Amino acid sequence: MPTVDVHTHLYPPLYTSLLRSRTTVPYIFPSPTAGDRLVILPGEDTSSPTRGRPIAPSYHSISHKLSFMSRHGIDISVLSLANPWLDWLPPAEAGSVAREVNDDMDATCGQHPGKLFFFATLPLSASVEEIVAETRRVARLKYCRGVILGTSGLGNGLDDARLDGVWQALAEENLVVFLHPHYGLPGEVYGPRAGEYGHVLPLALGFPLETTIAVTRMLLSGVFERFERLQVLLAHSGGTLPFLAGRIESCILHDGHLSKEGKIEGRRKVWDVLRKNIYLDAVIYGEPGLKAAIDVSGSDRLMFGTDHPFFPPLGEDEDEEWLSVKLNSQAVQSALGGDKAHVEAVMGGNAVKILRLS
Ligand code: 5CU
Repeated sequence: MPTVDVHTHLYPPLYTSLLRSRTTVPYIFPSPTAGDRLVILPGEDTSSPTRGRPIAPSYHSISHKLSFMSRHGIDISVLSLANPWLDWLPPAEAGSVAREVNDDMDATCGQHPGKLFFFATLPLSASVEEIVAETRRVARLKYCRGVILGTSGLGNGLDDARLDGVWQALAEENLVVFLHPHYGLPGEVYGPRAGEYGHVLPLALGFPLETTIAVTRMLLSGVFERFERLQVLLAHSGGTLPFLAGRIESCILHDGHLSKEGKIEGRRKVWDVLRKNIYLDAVIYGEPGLKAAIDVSGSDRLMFGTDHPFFPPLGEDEDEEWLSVKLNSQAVQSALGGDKAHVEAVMGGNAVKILRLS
C-alpha cells in the first residue's frame, strides 16, 4: 500500500515571482541582513528586517519536494498551492492567474506520473461565474483531484449564499474541497505579549479555530443539506471540530432563535455530516486529537499529511528526518493501536480510494 501525503504545499516559481513584485501582505522581501523573507500572515507584517520567515528552496522547488518524499517514504503527494492562494489578487487578474497556476501544477504532476496529483486553486476574488468556470475546467485536468479553499469565500465567509453555485459545481464534478486556514483570529486575542511567543498562538490555535468556525458556519447555514454530495477535507484534523462537535450539536438543539425560525427540524445532525461529508487529514501531531478525529468521522475518512514545507527542523539541516512528520506518523500508529490494515489505510489506502490516485 503506498504512503500518500494529502497535505503538502508548494509556492511554484510563477507564484513566488508575483509575491516578489509586492510590498503588502503577501510578499517576498529581500532583507538586507537576512536573505529573502516570505511574509504571508497578517501578524508577520512588521518593520523588522527579519519579519516573516526565510523562503527556503523547499517552499518552491519540486526536486526538494521529491527528495523530501523519498526521505520520508512517501510514494504519492497531492500538492496544493500554499496560503494565501489567490485570495488577494485584483478581480480582473484572478481568473487568468488561476488558469496559469492550475495548468502549471498539472504539468508539474505530469512530469512525475502517478507520483504527484494536486488540489487546484480557485480565483475567489473574481466573479462567481469565473470561479464556477475554473471549477469545471480543473475537473478536466488529468492530475487534479479537488480544490484548496481558504475560509474567506467571496469575502464574507463560507456561509455566503452566493457560493451556492460553486458548491454545486464542486459536488457535481466530484472534486474534494480541501479547506485550509490562513487568516487566524484577530490579533488582539493573543494579547500585548504575543510578539514574545513567535508563531505559536496563531498556528497552534488561530489556524484550527479559524477552520472550526468556518465549517460550523457552513453547517449552520445549511450547505450540507443543500449539497448532500459535497465532500470537504478539513486541514489539521478538522481544527477543533471533532472535539467540539457535541457542544456545537447541543448548542443548536438548545437555541431558541433557531427553534423559532424552524431551523432545527429537518436539519442534518453534525454527527451525520461528519460521517458522510467530512474527511480529515491526520496533521494533529498527537494521539488524543487523532482519536477524536477517528471517533467522529471514522478511520476510513482519515488521510495522512505532512504540511511540508512548513514546520521544518529548526537546525540548518533540512535533509534530516523531520520531527513534524515523525510526530504525525507515530500518532497514526498509536491511535490505531498498531492495527496494520487500518494504519495502511490512513497512511495511504484511504487517499488512493477517495482521491482516485491509482
Ligand atoms: O507556518 C505557517 O505559517 C504555516 C502556514 O502558513 N501554512 C500552513 O499550512 N502551515 C503553516
